[in-house]
Amino acid sequence: MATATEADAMRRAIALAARGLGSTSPNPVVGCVVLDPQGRPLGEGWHRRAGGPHAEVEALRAAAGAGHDVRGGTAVVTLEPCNHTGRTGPCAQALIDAGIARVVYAVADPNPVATGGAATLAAAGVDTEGGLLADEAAAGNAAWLTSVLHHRPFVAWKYAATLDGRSAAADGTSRWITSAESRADVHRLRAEADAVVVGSGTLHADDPHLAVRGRPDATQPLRVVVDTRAGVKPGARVLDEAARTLVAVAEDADTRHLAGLGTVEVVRLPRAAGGPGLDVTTLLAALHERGVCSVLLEGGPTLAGSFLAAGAVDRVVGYLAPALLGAGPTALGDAGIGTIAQALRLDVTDVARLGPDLRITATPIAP
Ligand code: AOF
Ligand code: ZN
Repeated sequence: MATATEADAMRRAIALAARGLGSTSPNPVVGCVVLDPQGRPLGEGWHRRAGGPHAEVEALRAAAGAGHDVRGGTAVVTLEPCNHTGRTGPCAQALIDAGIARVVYAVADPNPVATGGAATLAAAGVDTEGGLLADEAAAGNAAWLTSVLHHRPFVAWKYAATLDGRSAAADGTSRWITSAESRADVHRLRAEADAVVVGSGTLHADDPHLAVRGRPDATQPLRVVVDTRAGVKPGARVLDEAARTLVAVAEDADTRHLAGLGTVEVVRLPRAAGGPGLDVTTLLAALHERGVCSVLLEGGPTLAGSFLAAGAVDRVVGYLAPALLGAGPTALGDAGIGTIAQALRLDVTDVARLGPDLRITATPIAP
């Protein structure tokens, strides 16, 4: 049984892991805390970027750097230590070599290449325990786990609306419904995502840039435009060189005007059966093929409706401004729901205040 001190250390490790969001993809976020036999912290670390040292090695190095002897200590880590030599050596062996006596981890590693670390540790006589705060740690690693287990990206749908659910006024004006604090938070979500997706309606109404601003260290997400008829103009801001852009079009779309734009790739997809636009599942498969583990779906209402109808939304993040419009487009279009019994029910996982606004984060309840 894990101790209360180990549970506290795991909470700390989960918080450390989250610092890697946005820079470790396609690898997981991982945090690690090394404790002495009395439960005092000796060193901590997290995985900072794909290809860099794993969290366990960072924590061992931090402990050594502070002059601590970790022999007989406990490593508390959010993911089962790896067992493979990939871009770095196996962490299970590094922990054994360091003389760690006990390893407590949260989530078993489902990656077939890396799995087996717990067995290696146990075989070397290290007391090994898995499953501590597994749900919390898995939630923090949702993008990577979805990609490894389901071979598709994790999708978060973000919208901004008034308290009565309108995302623009009746005349189409929408700047700025939410506060500067909320808009800065959206840039954090963009920076944490591998791809940002919008539909052609948003593209033509807003001419969005979709790049991350105000975060100099951020990795720019892939900008994805779902543009069935390839109506995007060559001068659109989303096609500039600030980041790469993928334009998803129908198989018969004319894309000659997009040729020769160096940072733009065109992908041809089948149309959705019985709905507007392109097939969402095929779009997500195309993104998975390009190494995208997490998608921030930014609108508009038609595309969000298609994603929800396809069962392809894993998290909803709503920014609600304390304002009323009474008319104008709603945040969500038709999602194929005709009667109250079909309503998509959500579990609220977080409520936060951002300036004057509310941010509500929720997860669909499996039917
Ligand atoms: C990480 N960071 O802190 C831990 C990982 O690409 P590689 O060779 O670095 O190996 C990545 C795999 O290693 C990853 O998919 C996961 O299964 C395991 N553990 N990976 O990137 C870490 N602990
Ligand atoms: Zn490792």
